[in-house]
Amino acid sequence: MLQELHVTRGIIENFFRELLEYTKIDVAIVGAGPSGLVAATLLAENGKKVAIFERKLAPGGGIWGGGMLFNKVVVQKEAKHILEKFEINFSLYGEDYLIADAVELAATLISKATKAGVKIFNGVHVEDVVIKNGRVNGVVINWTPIEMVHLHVDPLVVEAEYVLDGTGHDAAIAKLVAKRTNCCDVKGMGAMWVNEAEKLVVEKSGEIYPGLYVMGMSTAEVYGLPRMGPIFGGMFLSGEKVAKAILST
Ligand code: 48F
Repeated sequence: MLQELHVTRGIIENFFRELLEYTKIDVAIVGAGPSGLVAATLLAENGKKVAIFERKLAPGGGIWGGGMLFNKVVVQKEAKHILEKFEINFSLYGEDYLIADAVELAATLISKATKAGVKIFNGVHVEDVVIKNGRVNGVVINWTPIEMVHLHVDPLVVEAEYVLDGTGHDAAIAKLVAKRTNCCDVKGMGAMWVNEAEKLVVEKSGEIYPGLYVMGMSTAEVYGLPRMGPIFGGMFLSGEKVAKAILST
């Protein structure tokens, strides 16, 4: 017979076992947008213990709405290998562009990440980082609703060898570290220029302070790069670049 007590205990026992297991990890990724999901999957597939902390309930970041809520996503041909690797359907649009369904893209990236062993903690806000001996060493986390209603509740810490800022336009982790160190000056993104933006966002993604990497739109925010609008190849390729950089250390 089904029992309420078993349902409750099943959730609590299993959640807390996993949370404990993830208090010390190789890579903490903040933000489950396209750059975060791609980086996480590649790192987990190569043996890293990876968690993504996502402040919203649904992972996927800015993918779901395509452009102006028209839920199609444009990807340049340079990132075709990512769509193929993640088994995302696409059609060709002219010679240079691929078109994918935004909902399929978000759902598939999330599914591939979790199946590769990435643990996604949703509803969790990263409010700070640990910095020890000149290196970022972990993330300081709390439940998003606690932050939203400004409850005076202290956060907890997850220790991580590497922290990746995939927080998009917020560049939340880069801003925190910039405030406390002289690592960088977060300039804020510039006006739209898709070709330059997509090239530079990949070029500049990488380590900005020992242990802290930026990727995706947070790279554009840090370096004052132009915005690119609803084209996603640069997001995938910057996540891929950061994953490769960590795997080669
Ligand atoms: O913005 P987002 O999708 O990041 P991205 O990988 O991709 C950007 C594109 O979606 C799009 C674009 C395409 O060219 O320009 O905008 O750079 O996802 C960022 C995620 O980070 C979460 C936020 O809820 C979103 O899902 N996030 C932001 N701040 C925090 C956070 C935080 N402090 N703690 C946890 N999650």
